[in-house]
Amino acid sequence: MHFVAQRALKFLALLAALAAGAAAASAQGRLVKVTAGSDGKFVVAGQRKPVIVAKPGESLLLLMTSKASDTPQADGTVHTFTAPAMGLDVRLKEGTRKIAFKAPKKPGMYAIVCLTPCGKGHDSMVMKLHVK
Ligand SMILES: [Cu+2]
Repeated sequence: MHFVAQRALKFLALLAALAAGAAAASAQGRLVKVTAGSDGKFVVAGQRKPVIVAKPGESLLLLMTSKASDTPQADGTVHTFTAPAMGLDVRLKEGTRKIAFKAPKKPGMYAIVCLTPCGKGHDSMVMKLHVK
């Protein structure tokens, strides 16, 4: 019986170590999944509208998935992730990549747009970062 309890404790210690590892992995920032769709729409996982809500100065790690566009650029760019307030202008190619950044310290609404003509929907391909 004692032996079984020891094994259970070892197992719990292993789980705790795994949990600690998971926490360390997210030290780069809170993970937010975003899709740049073929229809010229940004979709933020878990949100009805394309809005990323963040705390002032919060570190974010976007898992950004980009779908094909009707008009890919010569270098394969299908969309951009352009956030002037944060000095970000990332060319997105088909597939998934990470984008790490810090939310501005000042609360407010910050625009994130797609600046490469990507076909239908491009003119309204906008997402917001809501810092509050
Ligand atoms: Cu676009």
